[in-house]
Formats: sequence, C-alpha cells, structure tokens
Amino acid sequence: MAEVLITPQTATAAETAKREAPETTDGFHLVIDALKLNDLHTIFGLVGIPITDLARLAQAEGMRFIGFRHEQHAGNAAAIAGYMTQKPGICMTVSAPGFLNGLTALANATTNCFPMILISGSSEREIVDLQQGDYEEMDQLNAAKPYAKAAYRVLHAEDIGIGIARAIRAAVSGRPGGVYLDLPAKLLSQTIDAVKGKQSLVRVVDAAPRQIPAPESIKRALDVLKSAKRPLILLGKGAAYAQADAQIRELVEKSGIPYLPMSMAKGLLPDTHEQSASAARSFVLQEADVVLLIGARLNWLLSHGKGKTWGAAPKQFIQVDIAPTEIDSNVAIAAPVIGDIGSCVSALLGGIDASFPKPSTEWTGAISERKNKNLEKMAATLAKNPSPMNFHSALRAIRDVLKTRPDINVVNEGANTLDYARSIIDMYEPRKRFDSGTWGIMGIGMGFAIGAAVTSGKPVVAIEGDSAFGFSGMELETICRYDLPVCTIVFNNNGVYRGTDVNPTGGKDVAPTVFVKGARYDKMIEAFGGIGYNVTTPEELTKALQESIASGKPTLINAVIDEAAGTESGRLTNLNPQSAAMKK
Ligand code: ADP
Ligand code: TPW
Repeated sequence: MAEVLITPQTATAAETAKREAPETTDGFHLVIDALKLNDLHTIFGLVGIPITDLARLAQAEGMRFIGFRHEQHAGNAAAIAGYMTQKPGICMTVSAPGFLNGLTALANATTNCFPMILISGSSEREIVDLQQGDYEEMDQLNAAKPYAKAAYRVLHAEDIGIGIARAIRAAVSGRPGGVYLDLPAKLLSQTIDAVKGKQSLVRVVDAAPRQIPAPESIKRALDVLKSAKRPLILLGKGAAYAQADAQIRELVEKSGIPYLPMSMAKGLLPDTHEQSASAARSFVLQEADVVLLIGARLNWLLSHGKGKTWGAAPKQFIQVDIAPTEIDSNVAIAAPVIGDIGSCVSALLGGIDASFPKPSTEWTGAISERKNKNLEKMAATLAKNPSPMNFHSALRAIRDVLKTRPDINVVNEGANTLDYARSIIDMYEPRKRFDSGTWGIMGIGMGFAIGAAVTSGKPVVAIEGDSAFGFSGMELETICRYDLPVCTIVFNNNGVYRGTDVNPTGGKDVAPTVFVKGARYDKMIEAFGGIGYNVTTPEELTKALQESIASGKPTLINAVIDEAAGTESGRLTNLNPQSAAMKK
C-alpha cells in the first residue's frame, strides 16, 4: 500500500475513504500469512523475480529466510528439516532453472519419504501454454508431477490458503513426501479484500492423523512372531521419522528380540544397546526366520529381501508401514501391519506380555558370539596407525570425539567414507544421522548440514568424501554467512573413491576418477571467514575436531587420507560388475 503525500485537509477525506473502503491484501502477504498460520517459520531458498519480494516480506514479517547459493541445497535443507520435525520443510525458488535445480531435492525427498514443499514462482499460464517464450518459461507443474507426491497450482489469491493447506496435508499425511506448489507471478501481486483474505486462510487440523492398524493384522503379526525360532527386528528411517521412540524401545526390550537399524535409524536406540545386532549384520540377515520390518522398505539397501544376503533359511516377513502398496513390493509379506508406526507398535506391545516367548539363548548367544568376533576384528583394524591416515584410523578419531557429544548431528556422504562411517560412528540419539539415503545420492552434504543446524540449533559434523563434498561445497559461504556451528570434515584421497587411477593411454588428461592432488579444501572456508584445518594424523584430527566443536563456528577439516585406501564404489561392488570385470 503506497504512502501518498497529502495536505491536512485532504488527509481527513482520505482517512474517511480508507475507513469506508475495505483494506486490501495481496498474494505475497497471503502466502506468508498462510505459512505462519501453520507454524512454518523458516524458508530455505534462493531469490530472483518474484521470490525476492516474497523473501523480503517473509523476513519483514518475522520469518527466517535462509538464502542459498544453489537451489538443490536449499531443497535438501528443507527436506531434512521436514524429516526432523514432521512438518514440511519449505523451499522457495524462481521459475524454470531455479525450479529445476530444486527439483532434484524434491525428488530425493519423495524417494526418501521426507515431507517438504517446493514453492516456485512461474510464468503466466497464457504465455507458457502458448509457448510464447517468456523469461524463464516452463510448464513446471507437469515437470514436477512424476517426481513429487503431489503437485498443485494456485491461480487466485483467495485460493492461496487452501493451496498451502493441501500442500501441507499431502506432504505429511500417510507416507510423507515432496509436494510442488506452483505460484504464477501474477498471483502474488493480485489484491483482494483483506478481511476476505484473512478468512480464506486455513489452519490445518491434524495434518498427519493417526492410522490405527486393524486388530486382525496385529493378531496375525503376533502369531507369526510367536512362531519364530530366530526373530529379528529391522528398524528403518520411517521408524525414526515416526517419533515413536519410547514405544519402539519398549517393543525391542520387552520382546528381547535382536534388532538391526538401517543407517538413518541408528541412534533410535543407542548403537551400544546390547540387543543391537549391527556387528553381526550378515549373520542375522542370513539366519533369521522371522523378520519384523518397522518403517524400512525391502529395496536395494536390503537386497530386495532375497538372494545371498538373506541366506538359504526360509523367511517370514512382518511389515509395519503406513503405505499399503509397499507390502509385497519385493517378496511376499506374511503379516502386513498397516498404520502409523506409533499406533502399530503400541498395538503389538499389547500382545507382548510375560507369556510371550523370549528368543532362545541359542539364537541370542550365536549373535553375541558373532558380534564379539567381528568387534574384535574391527578393533584391531581401528587400532592400526598407518601413515598416511586411512579411512579407519581417521574415523576412529572422529568416533571417539563424537562419543562425548551424543547431541551432535552427523551428516555423511561419499562411497568409502559413507560405508565405513556408517559402521564405525556410533549414534546415541534418534534423528541425528542424515545421509545419502534411498538413492545413495551425492550432494546432500551442505544442504542437510545447514538444514540440521538451523532446525536443531545444535552443532553438525559433516563427514564427507572429497568428491561428495564438491557437489555442495559452495554452500560453505552460506554456513559462514549464517555463522552456523557446522564442522565439515573432507576425507581427501585425491579423487572419486581413490586417487590412484591412471589414464591408460598415457595422455595428458588424468583418469576419470582423479582430482587435483593435495587440494586444500580448508582454504575454501577461510575465504569466507571460517576456520580451516589441514590434518594428516588421527591426533591432529582429534584436536581439530574438538576445537571446532568447542568454537561453535563454521570450520572445515581437510583430512588427508591415503589416496590408495578406497575401493571402487565403496561396498557397492556387486552393483558394479562391469568395473570388476574390467579390472580382471
Ligand atoms: P530405510 O532406508 O531406513 O530402510 P525406507 O525409507 O526404505 O527406510 O522406508 C521408510 C518406510 O517408512 C516407508 O515405506 C514409509 O512408508 C514408512 N513410513 C514413514 N513414516 C511412517 C509412519 N509415520 N508410520 C508408518 N510408516 C511410515
Ligand atoms: C548425484 C555416483 C557414488 S559415490 C561418489 C559418486 C560420484 C563419490 C565417491 O567419492 P568420494 O568418497 O566422495 O570422494 P570416497 O570415500 O569413496 O573417497 N552423482 C550423484 N550421486 C551419485 N551417487 C554419483 C554421482 C557416486
């Protein structure tokens, strides 16, 4: 509403007119008001027409706008905020290229069942649909659809409230996922009567309603569980997302059944819990006869529930999930339990009383024996002090520091860096580990770190392969700009997986996996006022990490790792038969 210079005489007339004429509001204000009304107070984004004005207004209205250097990382920050809070993370981008940059994060969120809303400005329908060549023209709604759980467009200012309500509900109800909301520029500047605008806003009631499992599904599941000789519980990141921490712990402890956490479910129970079978993973997957899956899919990360990983012993699966279509996705499920994990686990607990058969000591004893043997082997590997440092000796140093700070968030990506850190770094609290997830995607590092730091207000340690770090490295500036307590540790082995490949032709170009040798990633953060460390021994790494955490400042530790230490694709060698064959 523009201010006008008026004489005292006309002022009275203008004031009278203003009192009589209804005040107006516009699309910009309605978007902000709708988000705030639903307790969404942070936007991760990147500006440009028409988002700049929206971002300015959001800030002026008391929201937090965290501006990024690339939309993919803003989207990843929003996604992880959604995973941590069960409220959709909000990402805002401009049209076409900005939208497409954000779309990778939206797709990754949908794949991982993280709730987020990508809001993008777009060109006018008239021009897009006639393909008349607008500035950053694109049919974004249709482009988003295959990669989003839902996609909506709002054309009238009075529909903004409903549009945002639908987006919130779609993102968090049932199986969570990414939602796209298309806001044409013309919509944002549309004005409507302020009272009408206010009335059009919707505060979403019970956005993710409990979904109570059918009693017969609980009975069936308990019957299968009771019949087990070698039961196993498998906890996935759906279980962590559900925030049913106490019930899950009770189920594990009351039943006495050994459990395995998937990588992002680590810490749901502390990794040091005596019933954790992580150190005997291969053994329990092969030998178990009944497997209770809670918020975990039988996708590639679990070898699709079949084959060598699962051994020859016949298996029966019980699967607790909110998505009925997940059942029988890869193998037959003997006992599906459909509902939200809190309700399902509570119902299962109702059937686990003193008469419930405890797993035999033969089974738990065999697991303990394996665990101890493997832990001893791992301890011997971790105790070595090779020079240069390798993944194990560096991770030992990090593990020992993180043990003293269970509240710290851990972000992790890379190939070897991911595989080794996942098994070596223990987690003690739920929803503190964020990684490459269902796709095994590289590039989540700095986005997740920023999202986790902003959302939790707690420090973040990002353990990054040097290649993985490169995908989002420019966001170091964002970390410094907002002065976030993020310590990035780059496992620098001079390349993708390792740094020793050679060009077989002897030509000038280096091999496809090789980077600049001896790069100093620590200097990158210094360019933005952060603190850099270059370390070559576990002792130096320990000291640098302790100092970093104590400082609460943006820091980066360039950890020099033996360039020959990594294996191609980390532990995914089975997915890489071509490469294995080429090396023979
Ligand atoms: P992981 O990668 O850790 O194995 P996945 O992402 O494959 O885990 O599986 C998560 C599963 O959890 C999905 O199938 C999803 O439908 C389910 N899920 C997510 N939230 C809930 C919830 N609140 N209640 C029940 N199931 C849920
Ligand atoms: C978006 C393929 C998988 S792992 C990896 C790449 C490029 C990097 C491994 O090297 P890094 O780790 O990070 O140095 P380390 O510990 O082995 O030395 N593009 C995307 N996602 C994936 N997964 C790839 C490429 C890949």
